[in-house]
Amino acid sequence: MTAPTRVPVRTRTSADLIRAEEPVLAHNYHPLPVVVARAEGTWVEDVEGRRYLDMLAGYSALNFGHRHPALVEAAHAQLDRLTLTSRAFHNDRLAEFAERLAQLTGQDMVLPMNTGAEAVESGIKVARKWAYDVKGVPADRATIVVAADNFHGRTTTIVSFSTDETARAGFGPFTPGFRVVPYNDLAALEAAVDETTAAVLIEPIQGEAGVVIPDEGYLTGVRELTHREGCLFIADEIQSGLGRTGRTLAVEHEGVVPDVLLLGKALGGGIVPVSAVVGRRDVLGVLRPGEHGSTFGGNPLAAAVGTAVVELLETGEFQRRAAELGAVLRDGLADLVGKGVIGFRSRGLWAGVDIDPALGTGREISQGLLGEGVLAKDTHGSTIRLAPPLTITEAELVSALGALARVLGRG
Ligand code: IF1
Repeated sequence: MTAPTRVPVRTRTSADLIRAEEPVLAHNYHPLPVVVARAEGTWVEDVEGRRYLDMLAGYSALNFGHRHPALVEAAHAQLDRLTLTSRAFHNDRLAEFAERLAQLTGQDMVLPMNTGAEAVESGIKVARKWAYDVKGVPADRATIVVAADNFHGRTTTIVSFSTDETARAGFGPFTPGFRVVPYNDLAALEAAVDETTAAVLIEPIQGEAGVVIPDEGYLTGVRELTHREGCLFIADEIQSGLGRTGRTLAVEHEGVVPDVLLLGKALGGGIVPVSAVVGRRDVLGVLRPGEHGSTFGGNPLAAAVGTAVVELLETGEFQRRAAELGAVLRDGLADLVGKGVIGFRSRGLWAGVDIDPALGTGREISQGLLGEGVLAKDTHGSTIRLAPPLTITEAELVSALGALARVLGRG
């Protein structure tokens, strides 16, 4: 077996690096052919120095742009003090992070984790334990109602209730205890909730499904139904939260307060993985020492960066920018309807754009945008998602829309 020829790392071109990945990196992605080497704010630069406007922002993990100065400063300061203790001991950063995050979200308690999927898994465990200890559901009988076309992560339990065959096939056997109903359908939800139901778990806006925004009143209906039926409303705001839609939380657009919030992505500022389950004291209070945990959950570096993220959100500046520039995004996309765009959904600086399939697939359009110096990504079929950093300027946003118009015009 001959070793692959190694080009010295410092002189590797983008093509060298893409080639070098092939034999050694699992093929669970099909990235666009761009190799990013540095980034700042809304701009990234590839190995050869070509610059791109980032209209994906790490799927909403980079809401504050690449390497926001306040976040990098918080990370550097903490790196020079303390990075990890495990939760066997306290650290001097975690209390403030939990206090500030609970206050920002109007909730009582915080369970710090790392990835979004871990927050979802932890939310499922807490809801089940609440069902047994508080609601009185018989042992091992708790059910959780979820929506079709959901995306909550990639673990075995989470894909157990996915309706996306690509995400499920080949990963069974699956975790029982989940019921799937159509999204945005309160009657179907009511029919699925019964005395065994621990929780309803939904995204306030379905991200991977293509930025699917439910009818006005749906979230209010979920809130009223879960109150009436005595089960928990768990809102997965891992992608929709933390300023993306023009509010701190997407549920605020209907004035709804869930019992449990799942947060992640931008909570780590695009620097370290930080996620959290945030909820009512009588819900998160069901956990006792030794019943749940994580090596890195709540580590001092994550807490320091997370606190700096919360401080940015406490100003309201990013929520205002997303709301104001969201109008520019919406109007710009509306101008493209009939010119290659067949429809779109947008809230704040987040849009799912349905392209005329005759002009190409979402991937082909994303490739075209790459050629125009814009990074974007398809979700399914001919839908692309636009989710720039909330630091984007109006001029940058207008130029990205111009690039899309050019790509569509060439279709
Ligand atoms: C990838 C998209 C996919 C999420 C919601 C939980 C998680 C996610 C609402 C899990 C993660 C990421 C995963 C990432 C691409 C992106 C994504 F929806 F944003 F577009 F995959 F569908 N809840 N979404 O959106 O969080 O464990 O990833 O931290 O490449 O898989 P995670």
